[in-house]
Amino acid sequence: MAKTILITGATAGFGQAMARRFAAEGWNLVITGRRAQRLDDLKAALSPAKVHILSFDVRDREACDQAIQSLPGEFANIDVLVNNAGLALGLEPAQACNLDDWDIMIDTNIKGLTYMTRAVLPGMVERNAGHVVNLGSVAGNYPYPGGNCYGGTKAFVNHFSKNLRADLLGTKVRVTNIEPGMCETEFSVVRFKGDKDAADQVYEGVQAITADDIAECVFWTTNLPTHVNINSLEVMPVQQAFSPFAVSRDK
Ligand code: NDP
Ligand code: 8X3
Repeated sequence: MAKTILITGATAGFGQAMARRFAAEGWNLVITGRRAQRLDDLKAALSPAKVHILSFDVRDREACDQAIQSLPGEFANIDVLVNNAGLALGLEPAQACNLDDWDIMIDTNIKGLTYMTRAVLPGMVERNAGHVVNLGSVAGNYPYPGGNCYGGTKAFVNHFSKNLRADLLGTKVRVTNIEPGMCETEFSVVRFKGDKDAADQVYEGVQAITADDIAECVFWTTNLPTHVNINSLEVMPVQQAFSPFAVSRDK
């Protein structure tokens, strides 16, 4: 029987690439996002795969619950939930940032992810099968200037994922936190609020990770034998690494 994957944020980037990857392998898909036209176009592009569309905002708790409750029978038993919808907004230092941006990141990357997880988990536990894949980030593991609230939300995703594993011990439900570094998607265009030039500069001269690379990681992680749990998977381009601690010296 075909398995079912629900991907939040399938209108762009990783989510769209994952939809293509899993559809090509014969999975049934539930694709979500706010941009309904893009979901319609993706569904058409994935034909003849079985695809169900749910257009809603993950910040809306009732909408998340309602979306899961509304799933038709053949899509109701979710084998894999990918909590992918998320964003960074701004790169200003904390003391100068826009608090509305912080609210949006917290509401999407933390609260939306928890709403979706809470709505889907009981069914997985009842069936004693399933896999929750969260999109964390290297930003949740290492600080960088301007990462402030975004990094904080991804640190939450990291720790929440591990705590889910603690609660799910004794079941066959798996949890994985995927932690990408620099990947070229619409991420930076969103972060810089539509400034395409600023976004392009982020990737200038770098062979960044692609959305297809991350889709491949998620496909591998979720298709391992069911007794294997990848807790976290940190993925960077070869051209990205670490720098020494920064030190501010008195003159
Ligand atoms: P994109 O901007 O390309 O895609 C983001 C997706 O999230 C879109 O489909 C968007 O859909 C959806 N989304 C955003 N806000 C909401 C919302 N409130 N409700 C529903 N859907 C929402 O970014 P990426 O594909 O790069 O990012 C996907 C995830 O990976 C994010 O969580 C991001 O933080 C993380 N990540 C990205 C990295 C990168 O460098 N690209 C690196 C590490 C992690 P729509 O606007 O239609 O609602
Ligand atoms: C996205 C990667 O380094 O831009 O999560 O924060 S980074």
